[in-house]
Amino acid sequence: MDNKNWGIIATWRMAFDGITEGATMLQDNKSATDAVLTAVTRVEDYPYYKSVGYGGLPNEKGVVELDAAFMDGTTMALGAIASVKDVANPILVAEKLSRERFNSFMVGEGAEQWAFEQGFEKKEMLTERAQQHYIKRCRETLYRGLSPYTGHDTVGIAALDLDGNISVGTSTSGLFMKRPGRVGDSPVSGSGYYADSDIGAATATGLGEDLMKGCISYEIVRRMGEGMTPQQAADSTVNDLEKKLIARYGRAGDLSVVCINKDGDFGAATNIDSFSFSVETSKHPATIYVCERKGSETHYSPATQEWLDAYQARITAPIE
Ligand code: SD4
Repeated sequence: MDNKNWGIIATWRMAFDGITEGATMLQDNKSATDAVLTAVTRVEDYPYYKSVGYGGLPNEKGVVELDAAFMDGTTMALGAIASVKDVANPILVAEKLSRERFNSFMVGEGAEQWAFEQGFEKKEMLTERAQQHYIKRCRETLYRGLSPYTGHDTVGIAALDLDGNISVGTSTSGLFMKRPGRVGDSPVSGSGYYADSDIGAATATGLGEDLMKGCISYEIVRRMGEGMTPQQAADSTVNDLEKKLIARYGRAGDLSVVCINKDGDFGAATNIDSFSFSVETSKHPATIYVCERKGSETHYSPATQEWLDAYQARITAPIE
């Protein structure tokens, strides 16, 4: 395959530094897989991003349990781990699993044991700051009999390289205050992510329990394959799933997605007000976008300096 375009797109502002590094790699003719792994690893390693990797928020018992997945859209190989503790970079383990013929989706102790046997780094992933967030959330919700489940920030990153390969990866500590053993969409094929180099890739963030009901990432890729632009596929899939959820439950959880096609065109859609995403392609400069939903369409504009400053202040603010 020969392709003159490249691109990389990610859920949330937090992935921006990683995707610009990934973009440099793609321009240098590095693979989509390497770009995705580098970009996701950057987010996992940064302690102030509190729902991915090191510094990720714990479950209701105060333990950090991580989920991650990787898919190569050219071979359709995929690997995933779920509910693992003390693994420094879950995305790297998921990628290695994608190269296994059998046992490519592993959970819990078995996954941890395998990862450490393979030489992946072991690390205590609970930071003092994440623990403070946990204590605060217990005080504000659990101890008062309220639901603790709000907020989400999973990183999902998809990339297209100059050879036309598309890869996608996800990494998350999942729903804050989840029950031990709970797993969301992020490591589940077709829900948290999907890639097919003949078409494109998509990845999701939000309430896993609802995202999984629509196999949302697969559905976006399928719609792009039927001729929709990435933006049409993203918007229509989020809208259709939200409608179905509302018809059945009277409400829908947070549903946010990004996608890219094999030409390097991208799309993003959300049903919340605070979704941001990061993108750079051969046709589009590195940008952090903030989304706004207008009717059934997601509109986005570059993050202002004020927005960026407020973001940085928020993620580093003392926890009271
Ligand atoms: C999950 N989709 O585990 C993830 C949550 C998320 O930041 O996006 N968290 O349900």
